[in-house]
Amino acid sequence: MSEMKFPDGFLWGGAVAAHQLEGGWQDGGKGVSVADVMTVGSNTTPREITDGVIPGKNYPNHEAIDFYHHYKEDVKLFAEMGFKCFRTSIAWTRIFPQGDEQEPNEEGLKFYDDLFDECHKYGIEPVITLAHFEMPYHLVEEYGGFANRKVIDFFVKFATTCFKRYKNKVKYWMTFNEIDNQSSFNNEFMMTTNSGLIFSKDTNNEAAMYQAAHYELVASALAIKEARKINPDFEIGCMINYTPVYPKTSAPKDILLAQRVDQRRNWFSDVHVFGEYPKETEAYIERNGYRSDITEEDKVILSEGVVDYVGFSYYQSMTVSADKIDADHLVDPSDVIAKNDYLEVSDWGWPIDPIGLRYSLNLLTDRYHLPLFIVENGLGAFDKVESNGEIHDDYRIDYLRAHLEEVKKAVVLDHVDLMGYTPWGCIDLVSAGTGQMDKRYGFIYVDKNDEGVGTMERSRKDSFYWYKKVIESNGADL
Ligand code: BGP
Repeated sequence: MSEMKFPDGFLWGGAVAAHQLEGGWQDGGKGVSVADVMTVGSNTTPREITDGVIPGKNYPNHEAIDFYHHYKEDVKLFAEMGFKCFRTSIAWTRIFPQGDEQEPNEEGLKFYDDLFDECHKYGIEPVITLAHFEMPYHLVEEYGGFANRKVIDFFVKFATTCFKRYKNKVKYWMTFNEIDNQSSFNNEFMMTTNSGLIFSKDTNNEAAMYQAAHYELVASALAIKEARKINPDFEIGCMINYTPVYPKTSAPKDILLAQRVDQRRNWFSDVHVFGEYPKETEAYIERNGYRSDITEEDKVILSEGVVDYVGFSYYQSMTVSADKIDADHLVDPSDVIAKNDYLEVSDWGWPIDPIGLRYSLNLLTDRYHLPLFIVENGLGAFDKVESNGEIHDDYRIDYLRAHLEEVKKAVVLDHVDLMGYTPWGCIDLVSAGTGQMDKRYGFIYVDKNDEGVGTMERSRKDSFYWYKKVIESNGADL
């Protein structure tokens, strides 16, 4: 394998999201986002979504790693590793602080101009997600988030403002980060960050999700249609959290259940790519009366605003068993998860499955016939700083190497059309799921702990030098 390389022009880089690293939550006219009202949780305690900001609570996104003030230093470190691209998001609340203003906030727009210029200085191509888990909190309070059709227009305005402003600085875009996470419709954190839904006791979460997701998909398609007019050279993708679903055994009822779980979780990208709902999803929604508002015009918009590529994150696979619930009685996919006896798990219980990534690359290629982009992959782990300041994160190198070996096979042997690879959290940042700092993914260590204490100093881990070598050799030397 070592003689095999990735194609020329392969986009090696790293990925982050604005709310997880920028900090500066009230700087430059920024408004409050849903991420700014979330407290720290843990593996077992979900993050709390507060009603506004409560003094004295720990809100890790407020300061994060203060990339807002450190971005020059950080981009320089990315350049030192040889990044060809850098995936981040634009904080919606820097551009439209409340979400429903007529005019954008110039200071917010200027920040991203400066950031993109800084990237280009080193030949680093920005790869931009528009909505990565952080809509303006005002849109949640005032309109109910994407439960309200009006929010489509606010998103499209935000997207169009960005397309116009950065049309000569950004070529690669994605509309909504991990839009499919909403299939975990009983997880309030997922629902609030994705579509701005806050549940009450009487809400049917699943029904609310199908309606809100429909509005988001329409918003995405409308934004794409506008983008094509602004710059026909843009490449615009969707972004899903792809988790392949395995049956626990070869019993046909397990196989059928695995397929059904996949249908419940992975239909979002079908709409993005094909411009229409898949049959089984349509049937399920109709049978349950879960989506009352879909117009003929919506259907036309969906069919016209399809994506150019499929961006996805890959962290783990999922194994399911029909022992208690079979395919015809499935409601919440998380009720049928079973242990996979062949896989180790991370410190946070996520199954580690490099071969699952090759499988996913082939499966998505067969399903969509579009270029793919791995825009997240990585291991959240505790790191130890040695007394001499070094950080020996061989576990992270092992994880990434094993995954890249499989990616290389998919590209070189299976001819998967892969645009690039941007491992998640290339610099340590706030974990989305837990709000913790100590769940680290980075090649670059940031001195800050879960309590918010630290110097913020950046240092290179062993994985920094490893990844630099990977990029230098275009993947020949893993
Ligand atoms: C994805 C998100 C990221 C990110 C990552 C790791 O779901 O797109 O924002 O944080 O997962 O998850 P976590 O931070 O919970 O470890």
